[in-house]
Amino acid sequence: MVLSPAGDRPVRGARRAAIWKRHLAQNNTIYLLHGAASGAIIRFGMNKIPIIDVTDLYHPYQDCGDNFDLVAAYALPEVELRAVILDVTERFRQRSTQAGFYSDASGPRDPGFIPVTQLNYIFGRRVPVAAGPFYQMRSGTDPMIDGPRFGQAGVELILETLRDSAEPVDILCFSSARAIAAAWNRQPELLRQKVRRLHLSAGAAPGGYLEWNVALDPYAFARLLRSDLPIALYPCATSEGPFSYGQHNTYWNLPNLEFIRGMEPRLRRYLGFAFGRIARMDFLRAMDEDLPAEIMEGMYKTEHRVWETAIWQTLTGRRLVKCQEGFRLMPVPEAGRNPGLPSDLRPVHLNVRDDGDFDFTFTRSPTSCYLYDRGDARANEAALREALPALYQGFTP
Ligand SMILES: [Ca+2]
Repeated sequence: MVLSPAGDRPVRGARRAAIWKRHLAQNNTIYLLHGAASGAIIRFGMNKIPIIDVTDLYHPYQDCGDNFDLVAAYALPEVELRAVILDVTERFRQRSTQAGFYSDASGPRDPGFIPVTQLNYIFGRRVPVAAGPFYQMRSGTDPMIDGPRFGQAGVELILETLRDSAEPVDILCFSSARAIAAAWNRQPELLRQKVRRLHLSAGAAPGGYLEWNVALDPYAFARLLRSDLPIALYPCATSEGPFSYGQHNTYWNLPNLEFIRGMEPRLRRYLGFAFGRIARMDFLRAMDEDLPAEIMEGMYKTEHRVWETAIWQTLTGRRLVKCQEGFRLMPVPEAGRNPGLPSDLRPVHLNVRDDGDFDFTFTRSPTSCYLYDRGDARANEAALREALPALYQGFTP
């Protein structure tokens, strides 16, 4: 059982094609094939999916996956990026930090205004960006109205973006959910009206492991899971931890980043700047001239851990299909009858504990919550090792 492109109700196999057909007709969409080698698609006259991207993106990076992932928010043709909210945790801004099992001596750092500005420069956009609160919520119902002014902007930008949008917006969260929970605590009716779906990349399924994004602010995660907002949950971990392979978590791994060599030059430099922890004042000019070869070569050899792909695939309705060149993430009309791998949202009821841990049971009764399901995790990983590089090589600003 999966969700329709409109994301409003579950559908089964054969009906899916009919619903897509209607969706495309209603949205006056014309698909044109572009660049057969990359499988990239350009869509004209389409209604793009408006999104807010919430990410704990820093510069220099803490997890370079966030720097890597934000490219998709700008480049995917199905998506219209309306705002970027930078999730910030004060202790990670320091020169070094020791947080439980986690030790980090690669600071200091600041919220990722530089990478977002670089992407606005590369794509010729002016996507607004603001940082959320730097400190944890004090309770589940905390509206966070009395913290430092700078960190208010992220909550306010969520509310403004929703208020200004004529249509409902998808919120994608790849970090703590603090700014979203604060927005919910301030104006729940606005979120009920204007959030089409909240996609949370966080948690563990099965539970029993305190996952990173939950641990950043457990009150925020539990608060939203207990809300009546439409939620799609993409657990990062299983009970075994964040690098394990389960049916309902999203982790997969790229053995190296050699494919970045074949990406559009400015996007390649953006990634080199991030992975190389470059500290240059002319961070926009740096997008227009090649970085030193040793920095780029170091990046190409890097192993890369990924948790974010499932959200983009589900949001855009792309299918992971095997075609002549290998596996590709393809829009449904182009995917045709090619054999595909599962990547679905299944309706669940959740039992959420205060620490953000949860149990789930699949249900046929009405629910506002869906859980990611990728079937065989190793087959999913093997396919994404072909499909994601091809997708990124097809991105053109
Ligand atoms: Ca993240």
